[in-house]
Amino acid sequence: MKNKITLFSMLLGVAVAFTACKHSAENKQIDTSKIPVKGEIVAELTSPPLVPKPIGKRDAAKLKVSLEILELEGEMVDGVKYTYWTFGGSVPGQFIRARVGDEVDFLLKNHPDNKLPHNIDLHAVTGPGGGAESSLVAPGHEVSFSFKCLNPGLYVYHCATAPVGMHIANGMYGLILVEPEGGLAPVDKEYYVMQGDFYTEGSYGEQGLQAFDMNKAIKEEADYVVFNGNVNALVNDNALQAKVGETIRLFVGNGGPNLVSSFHVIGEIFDKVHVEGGDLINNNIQTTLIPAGGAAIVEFKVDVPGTLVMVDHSIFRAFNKGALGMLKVEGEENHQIYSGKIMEGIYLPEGGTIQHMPKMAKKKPIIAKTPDQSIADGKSVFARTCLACHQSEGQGIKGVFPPLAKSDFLNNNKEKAIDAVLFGLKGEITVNGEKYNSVMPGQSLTDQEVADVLNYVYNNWGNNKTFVTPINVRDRRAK
Ligand code: HEC
Ligand SMILES: [Cu+2]
Repeated sequence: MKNKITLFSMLLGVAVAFTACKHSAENKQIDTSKIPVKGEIVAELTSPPLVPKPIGKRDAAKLKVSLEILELEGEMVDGVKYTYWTFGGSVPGQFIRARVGDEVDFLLKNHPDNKLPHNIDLHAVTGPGGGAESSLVAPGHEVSFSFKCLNPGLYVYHCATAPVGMHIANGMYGLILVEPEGGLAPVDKEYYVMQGDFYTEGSYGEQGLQAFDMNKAIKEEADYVVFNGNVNALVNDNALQAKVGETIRLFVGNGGPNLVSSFHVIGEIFDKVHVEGGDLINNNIQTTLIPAGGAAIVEFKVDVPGTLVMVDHSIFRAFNKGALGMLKVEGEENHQIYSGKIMEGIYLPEGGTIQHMPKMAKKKPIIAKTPDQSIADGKSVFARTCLACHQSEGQGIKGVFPPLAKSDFLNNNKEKAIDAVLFGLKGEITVNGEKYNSVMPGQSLTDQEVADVLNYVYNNWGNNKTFVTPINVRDRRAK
């Protein structure tokens, strides 16, 4: 009898708990797709580290967003140039601020001076490709689509044009904030910070215009890991500013393409973290993880003056690859909270120098391969390094990537073909009567791999069976 009662009360308990759960979930669920819109607003867009004004208590509206894609040369670090692909002329792209229920009319413009087609995938969109499917746009064209913001949160947007990794690696990402009904709680200062990893032909600090390196990107061997597009974006004169006693909100994103950020502010504790940019709030956090293609909102009050240093706490990235920013706090000392002196730039001397490790002997002996062996080995090099752009049968993509199949350019000129793979190729070229004016990044391959991949290409798809040796490649490389 006693057993029966216990079992019965247990079952009852489970049933009560179950209905309670269901109830609270129902109470929370408002159908945001039904929120009516009133009027039309032109969205304020800002370049980092600034964010647009808070939405406050306004009603949901039709929000007009107009974003222009610009391919621009910029500076990665002193003396190092890089060609960035941007949403609105900055890396990260312009910040978009909306509220739940807004209907966003999105206009994407691709500047006529740009070389490549692009599109946009906004993680805030409920719909195919996050908008990517409706937004592919060639240089000198514009496209529009619209979406309703159903879920509040901080979301990443990025380009999703093939090769996707390359477009993201060149800086094509940014943040869109969808505020909840009634807006986020007011704070004194808000800033926009976004991490990204970059892959260049030269190693960190190597001077001059540095081309994107697809191979390093595939291997996830970043030369630069930075906040807001370059090493100096948030340091010294570019530091973020605040006053003692202010509450700070950082909208922090991670564009990737590859690396996860362990976001940390040296000398602060986050009072609040909107974990992964969603509703969940965690308190008293030292380091928050921001996935590639993800975001977080961190909030803290600054209590003492000094320079707070923002880092990716995968710490070699901070001191040797650029993932370091500053927030300068001015105001009265408070010796009760912190007795000593916070020294400005205490971590910088290390950051300024590049520390070299002894290089391992890298030269491999050249072993003569048979032509058949070279062609066979070239197949996998092609799949790994060329296929994403020139396509599986070397057919290319009309107007964007020239064909390697039956290519007169390739078949008439062995040296130019070798040079294209070694050093990249840009400017106008004509292949089988079609003009191309785009950029091929140089590939970091060994002499043998270059010979193999070209032998594979020359011995397939109707090409003229030209044969390339590693010695031919070495001679071109020496030029
Ligand atoms: C990121 C995209 C990309 C990758 C990867 C790439 N290419 Fe290219 N390639 C291009 C573009 C774009 C052009 C045209 C450049 C221009 O307009 O000046 C081109 C041009 C060429 C040309 C000369 C034009 C022709 O069609 O004959 C050759 C040869 C070539 N690539 C071979 C290769 C080989 C071999 C690989 C791999 C080792 C490779 N490419 C990897 C984008 C790429
Ligand atoms: Cu793009």
